[in-house]
Amino acid sequence: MAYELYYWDGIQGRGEFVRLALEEAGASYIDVTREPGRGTGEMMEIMKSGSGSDIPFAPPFLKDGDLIISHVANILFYLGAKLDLAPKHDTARYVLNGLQLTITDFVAEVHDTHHPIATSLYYEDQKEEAKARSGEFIKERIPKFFGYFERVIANNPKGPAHISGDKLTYVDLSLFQVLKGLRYAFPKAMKGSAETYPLLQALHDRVEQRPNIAAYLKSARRLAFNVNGIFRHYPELDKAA
Ligand SMILES: N[C@@H](CCC(=O)N[C@@H](CS)C(=O)NCC(=O)O)C(=O)O
Repeated sequence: MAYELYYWDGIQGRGEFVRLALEEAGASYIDVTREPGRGTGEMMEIMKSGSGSDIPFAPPFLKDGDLIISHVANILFYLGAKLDLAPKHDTARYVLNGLQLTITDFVAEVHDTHHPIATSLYYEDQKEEAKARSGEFIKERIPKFFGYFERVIANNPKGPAHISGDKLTYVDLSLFQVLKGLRYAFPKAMKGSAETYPLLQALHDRVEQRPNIAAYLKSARRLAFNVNGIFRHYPELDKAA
């Protein structure tokens, strides 16, 4: 049975981290809100009137038969084992999950660059705060997170081709997406990042060239970045690091 991915239509958003794993593995899946005859109403219905403790607070969530799994890192923890995008050993799987949860934190901070005060307010209503937040994000947080991931890749005892172990994992795919997203959102701030983080850049390039990922990126299923997603380009928030 095909996996069912539930996420807001029209954006890559957090759903994209899950899509990349499904696409890399060539898994059969339905992107429910984009599916003719289905749509966002079905997603809202599950969030409103689910009957168990598996009611998701927010998308993305994944349905596999009767099982509903929410949160990107949790979904990838589940799919990693099924799609062979994670090591088999528990210890290594928990380490990988820790890395993915660090990406979750990073992505939340990316979101806060354009919505530092409230998710429920328009960007235009928090623009001044967004400028201040983005300035700090560019100065302090991008170097701290990317410096960390660069260090972890360098420390991988199996070599720097992947962030963990000797095979591609879902964390490699997510790092690719974060780099792409930040380059769209903050082109000036990210200038020179390929040289500053060479291992991360090489990992990004390898992911981009994987046949299933390359085919996906060219397909209509890969939506362009836009100013409704997590990674948003507002020129006034972007400045050289
Ligand atoms: N920790 C969750 C965050 C989920 C989340 O914030 N989803 C957003 C869309 S990207 C949402 O719809 N949030 C609604 C809300 O927070 O009220 C994850 O990593 O999946």
